[in-house]
Amino acid sequence: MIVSKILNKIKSLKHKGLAILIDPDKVNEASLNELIINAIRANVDLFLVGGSLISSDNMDMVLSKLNDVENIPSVLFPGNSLHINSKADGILLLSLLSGRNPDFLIGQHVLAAPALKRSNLEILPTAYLLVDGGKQTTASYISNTTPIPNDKADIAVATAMAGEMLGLKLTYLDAGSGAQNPVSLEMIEAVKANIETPLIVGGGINTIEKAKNAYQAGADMIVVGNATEKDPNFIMELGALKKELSTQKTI
Ligand code: 1GP
Repeated sequence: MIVSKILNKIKSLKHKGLAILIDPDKVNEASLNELIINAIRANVDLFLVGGSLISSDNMDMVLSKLNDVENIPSVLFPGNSLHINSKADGILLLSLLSGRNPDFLIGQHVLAAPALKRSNLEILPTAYLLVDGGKQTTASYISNTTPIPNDKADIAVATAMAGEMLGLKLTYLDAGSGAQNPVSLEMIEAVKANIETPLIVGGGINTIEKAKNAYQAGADMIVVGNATEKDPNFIMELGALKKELSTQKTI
């Protein structure tokens, strides 16, 4: 229950969570080594591993390396049921509630359930909401779903509430990888005000200011991918921000 422990920590209101998204298609051993060193120094909480489309066969290499990292669990962020890998510690079992494609609401989960039951993966049932980040993302294209308009906070709130009422344990607002615009602060604030479960926010967070704004609007954990690939030092800056805001929360 290593992942749950961390999620309980972020629920305590004294801790802001930081997850780094690793796309197996975009790393090699050398870049991954550098990322891991920075992540340890920055006190990163989770590694998310995956994406909507995985074309390389790097997944095993990535998870094997992450297995050697103590204190930072690796959690699958799967695009479909083919992306299950028992080398990870846990899996975000994403139900794509913003869309109306039954395959991503329940179909892939049925296909995955027997393998998940046999595995030792910690299952984290997650209400997954794609939000329009200004351009079509791979997630929206591959899932064949329409994201929630970024100025329609009321839709996001009702969707997140429905997810929580269905018993999902986490809510993830995602503008998609490489989004031009991150999830609006109004939407983060409104969703946060209406749910009890931890709120994860990601997509297009590529500056410290955007990260700080997301945290201050109510994100319990932020997810950053692209920006750390472009500038590995960004992880250190995010780590410092997380520390600063977590400390402020205790006052
Ligand atoms: C995408 O939320 C993640 O699903 C991370 O997005 O790569 O834009 O940081 P970025």
